[in-house]
Amino acid sequence: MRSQLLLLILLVVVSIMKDVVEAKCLEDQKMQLLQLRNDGTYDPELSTKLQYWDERIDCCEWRGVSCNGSGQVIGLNLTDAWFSGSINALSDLKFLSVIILDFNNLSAAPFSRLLRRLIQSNCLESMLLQLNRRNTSEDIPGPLPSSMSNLTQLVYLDLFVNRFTASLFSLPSLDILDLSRNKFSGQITDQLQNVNSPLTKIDLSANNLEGPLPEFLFELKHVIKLSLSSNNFSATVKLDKFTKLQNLIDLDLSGSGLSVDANISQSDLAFLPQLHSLKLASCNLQNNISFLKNQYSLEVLDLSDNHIKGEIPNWIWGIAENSQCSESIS
Ligand SMILES: *[C@@H]1O[C@H](CO)[C@@H](O)[C@H](O)[C@H]1NC(C)=O
Ligand SMILES: *[C@@H]1O[C@H](CO)[C@@H](O)[C@H](O)[C@H]1NC(C)=O
Ligand SMILES: *[C@@H]1O[C@H](CO)[C@@H](O)[C@H](O)[C@H]1NC(C)=O
Ligand SMILES: *[C@@H]1O[C@H](CO)[C@@H](O)[C@H](O)[C@H]1NC(C)=O
Ligand SMILES: *[C@@H]1O[C@H](CO)[C@@H](O)[C@H](O)[C@H]1NC(C)=O
Ligand SMILES: *[C@@H]1O[C@H](CO)[C@@H](O)[C@H](O)[C@H]1NC(C)=O
Ligand SMILES: *[C@@H]1O[C@H](CO)[C@@H](O)[C@H](O)[C@H]1NC(C)=O
Ligand SMILES: CC(=O)N[C@H]1CO[C@H](CO)[C@@H](O)[C@@H]1O
Repeated sequence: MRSQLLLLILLVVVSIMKDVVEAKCLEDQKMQLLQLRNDGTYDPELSTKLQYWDERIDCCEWRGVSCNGSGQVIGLNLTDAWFSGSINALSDLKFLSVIILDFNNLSAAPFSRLLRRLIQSNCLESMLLQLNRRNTSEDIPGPLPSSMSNLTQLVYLDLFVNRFTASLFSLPSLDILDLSRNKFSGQITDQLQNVNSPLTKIDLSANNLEGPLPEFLFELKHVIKLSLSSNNFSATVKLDKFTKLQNLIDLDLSGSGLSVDANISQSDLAFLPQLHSLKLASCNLQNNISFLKNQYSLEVLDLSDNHIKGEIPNWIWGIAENSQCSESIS
């Protein structure tokens, strides 16, 4: 009986202490978060986050907010916050390492200044800033500041801006670069040399990029997935270029504007990476697609809307047998 009572008292004390220890919200961080909320409006019917930011509760417990052990806000996820307004207050949250702001209606004036201040802290490890992607009423002021290249910790970047610097491809830690469905236009300048990037996934699809492919793209040796589909490139890419990307398994050039020259020498053929997914719809492919013979791992193949004439060679069905195929040939 006595020991049970003791245990109960102990439990109560422990749980009170736990509350004391866990109330870690720092006053200045809380003020910055509230400032951010005040700088805009949100739809309380739809928002799953901001209306629950209750000042009586530890701000580290607020939805979308995460802190480290000392109460510094290190992560902010405002997806589905239905927030409309400025995000300049973010720049005072100096220890943010993860920022997720997709599908809001954001403005920041000037946007590059905000980024510069975030960059100065160099805590950023991951940034998903798909500003205004859902409601593309206005453009976010571009271009990215050149100090972007100082973000040595950044591993994931998904941005909505209208101009970018090629230096994004040389961020020392960047693993994933997703700039799809943006409004990028113009050429990717070929100013990078000796690129030594750990990038594994590059998605530049659904933009309005023009011109030839920059040479440095073929120096990104760790790339596993490359999508350039739905763009306005204008050049012919020789298939043998891809022998340099030995880790590539997923290639999508459909509707990129690029013509693919599949005439490849026997020696290069042997060095093409083994792809799992290859989409070359509308790539102006001519008759000879015999390079596919050496692709033993294909699961997805799209060669629609090309100029492949004559009969479909029988060995194609051999590839199909080995895979759960979504093949589309015309
Ligand atoms: C929280 O982050 C700040 C800034 O990086 C750092 O000084 C502090 O030591 C961190 N606290 C913990 C418990 O990691
Ligand atoms: C961010 O929040 C959204 C919606 O609230 C959630 O679905 C998503 O998983 C969150 N992202 C991360 C990385 O926690
Ligand atoms: C987006 O925000 C701007 C001002 O910041 C406002 O004029 C516009 O109506 C907002 N759009 C939507 C769809 O909420
Ligand atoms: C990058 O950081 C270094 C050292 O902190 C600084 O000297 C340099 O000016 C920065 N570069 C840019 C483009 O901001
Ligand atoms: C695509 O690029 C060409 C120039 O190569 C240009 O004339 C054309 O307007 C562009 N198309 C679009 C939709 O921007
Ligand atoms: C393919 O390339 C070889 C050598 O590079 C060349 O001799 C041949 O004419 C080319 N074939 C076609 C159809 O372009
Ligand atoms: C098709 O290409 C392969 C290698 O790329 C080559 O060996 C073969 O001769 C070509 N066939 C024709 C008809 O051009
Ligand atoms: C294109 C698009 O996704 N538009 C959305 C913009 O936001 C309103 C709500 O504010 C949605 O109803 C629209 O579907």
